[in-house]
Amino acid sequence: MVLTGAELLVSALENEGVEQIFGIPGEENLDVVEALRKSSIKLVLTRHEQAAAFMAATHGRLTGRAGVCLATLGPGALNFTTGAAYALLGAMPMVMITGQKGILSRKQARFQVVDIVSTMTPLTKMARQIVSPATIPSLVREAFRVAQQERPGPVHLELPEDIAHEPGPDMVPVPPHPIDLPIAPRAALDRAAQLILDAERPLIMLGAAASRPRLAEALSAFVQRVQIPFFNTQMGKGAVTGGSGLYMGTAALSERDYVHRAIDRADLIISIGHDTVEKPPFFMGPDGPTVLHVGYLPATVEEVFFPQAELIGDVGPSLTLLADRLEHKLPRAQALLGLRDDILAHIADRAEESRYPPTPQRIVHDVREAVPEDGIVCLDNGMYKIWFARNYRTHVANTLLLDNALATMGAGLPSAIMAACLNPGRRVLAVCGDGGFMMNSQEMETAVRLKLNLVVLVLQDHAYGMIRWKQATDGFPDFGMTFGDPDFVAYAKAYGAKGSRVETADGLAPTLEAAFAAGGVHLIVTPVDYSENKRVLVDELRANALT
Ligand SMILES: Cc1ncc(C[n+]2csc(CCOP(=O)(O)OP(=O)(O)O)c2C)c(N)n1
Ligand SMILES: [Mg+2]
Repeated sequence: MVLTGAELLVSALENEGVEQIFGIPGEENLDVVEALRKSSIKLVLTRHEQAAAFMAATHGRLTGRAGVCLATLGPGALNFTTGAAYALLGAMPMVMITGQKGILSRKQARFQVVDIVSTMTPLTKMARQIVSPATIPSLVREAFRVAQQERPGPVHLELPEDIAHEPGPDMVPVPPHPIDLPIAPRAALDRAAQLILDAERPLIMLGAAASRPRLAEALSAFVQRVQIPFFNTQMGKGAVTGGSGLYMGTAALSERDYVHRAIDRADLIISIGHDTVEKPPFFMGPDGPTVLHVGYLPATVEEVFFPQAELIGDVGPSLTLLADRLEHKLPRAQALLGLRDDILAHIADRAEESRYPPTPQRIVHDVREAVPEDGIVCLDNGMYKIWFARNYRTHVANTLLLDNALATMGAGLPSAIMAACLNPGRRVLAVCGDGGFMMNSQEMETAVRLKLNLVVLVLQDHAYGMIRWKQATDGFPDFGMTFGDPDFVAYAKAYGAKGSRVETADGLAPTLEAAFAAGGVHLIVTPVDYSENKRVLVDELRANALT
């Protein structure tokens, strides 16, 4: 049977197990759309390509299998760039497919033609133009291999319309097969074990790569077996399951927070999967603790992060072998655990205060009450991210999705849509500022059309609050950061979603509960009292640093 380039592409995608593709086609993709129509793959339209890329990246983040997005040439493809950077910095496997004018003849001269492969090259692990149908099966397999292998990230394939239309040779896709990564060698395991056995006050740090979906079990087992207390970076949240009693906090700030009391006293930090794309969880310096980096790949060396020892290899099995060398042999494992209650008590301060508008601490508290342990909260970027990272307790891997890498606004709603698509039985909540929500709020239509169960919580301060806070903290006058908002309840209803406003201090918890219980797409808007930003994150922590 003769297949066109487009059909070869789609059968190669089916061969990779792709079930859905997100995006907005253009006329250059029409052969691909027709091939999709005849395939097992669902085409999920979005209302902006940026959202499609955020969704595909989140698919990769949550499953380890690359999410796929589709756009046309020029303007459509350019709208993928922020999503590409989000997946590149966030280490999320994704394959982006874009169209292009024909390359064998130029019937439309340069109309809409932008050099997208060059644009994508610094934003991806690999960017290629497909120049003949015969190359498609191997190129697609290679794209998925590159996207999914450590360190995961985005790949771009450009399919020109004439190559999509051209009949190709009779070819079958290249079958994928499981790959086992090398495990850390014995000598390295012995050395790492010795460092930990010798430590007086060890502490584990879980970084972004600790949240890889396939690692959750082995990582939790390691922590439980060695009984060393741990903290996490923002993107390492949730990597240890269960109430281990060893959680010391999240390093949402780089210094001076309560969790730094433990970090500053540690003599060894076993840093598992830290990726320096994240805002530093602490600053290494000449007098600080020794850092042992455990990772799939060697640590990148930075001014603020330069581990003195490394254990490199498939992290899960390597940790199992490391635990074999340590279990029951660490009398000082819990040297720092005594600091835990005090740290967590400070973090929980005022979490139940009845004040209107509610404080960020109260909002985090009420969200935690309404979302079960396996529920997924997806944050956009704004001031509340620091509060959620710091105060929201997680018990299951990948249940607080935030972006501490590109830290782009606009990804909260699309990432929650993806989480809801993948987990129809779990409660999913997007938390957005009134600024970030409006950057991709058009995807409310996508969520309604997909009949998702999804709650969107919009925190309203009529401002780009995080920048306003920084402006004030840096001593600048309050200027240029405020805006008007639409009536969010009416806005939600205009999409066919439900909408509610929180009007009282104790109103958020029951509103969340009712929204989840009712199902469907529901937007809840609440004002937020951001005076806490200065009171806690500046004044209190400054005073804390002096004591
Ligand atoms: C796409 C993008 N533009 C600008 C920024 C810089 N930025 C970070 S947070 C923020 C304000 C966010 O405002 P909002 O969503 O209302 O949240 P708030 O801080 O007010 O709670 C801005 C402008 C960014 N991170 N991403
Ligand atoms: Mg705001």
